[in-house]
Amino acid sequence: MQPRMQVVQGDITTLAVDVIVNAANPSLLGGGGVDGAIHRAAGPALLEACRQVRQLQGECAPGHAVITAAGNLPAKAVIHTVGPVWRGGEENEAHLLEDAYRNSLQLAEANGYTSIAFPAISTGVYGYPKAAAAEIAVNTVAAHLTRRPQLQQVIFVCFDEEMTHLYQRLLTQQSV
Ligand code: AR6
Repeated sequence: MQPRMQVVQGDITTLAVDVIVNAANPSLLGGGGVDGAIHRAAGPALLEACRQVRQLQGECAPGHAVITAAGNLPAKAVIHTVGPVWRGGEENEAHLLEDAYRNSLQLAEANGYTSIAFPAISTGVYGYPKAAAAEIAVNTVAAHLTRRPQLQQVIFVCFDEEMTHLYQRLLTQQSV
């Protein structure tokens, strides 16, 4: 049987999974990094969808997540979550990062989806140490999957080789 958690090195915008997760900022109106790449690939329909969410519920706080359609992307939907900005580790960053993963998984399930791809949330512009963030990502997703059967495939998408190796090492220690 295929493991439910996998690691892939590459560009998250190319994946034909049900949902890709965006490492957004509270404005939900785009930015650099993976957020910029997703908006570029999805086209203006994604920004418009984000604007509508903004109008309905305002900014998205760190640890929270919202869902939109995916514009021109091969994915069916985009979940925009906001990770914590790294401020040295004493500002609840770990819990907020766990929340970002957990709330994204729950939102995907609530919308009936079975496959989801995550970038390494907060490890770019937001400065979260990579190894610590990867451990939180894998442990939070693994704990969720052991309790819930719906999601069949969770892909961790890494942009560089260092991150890919970190995730590969962590995934060999997991049995989900
Ligand atoms: N596919 C997969 N991973 C990517 C891609 C891609 N196309 N591009 C970058 N990464 P970041 P953050 C990796 O900075 O730290 C934005 O401006 C990247 O190598 O995108 O959560 C938002 O608007 C890194 O490992 O997100 C926010 O203001 C990871 O994605 C802020 O950045 C996350 O890096 C969020 O910062």
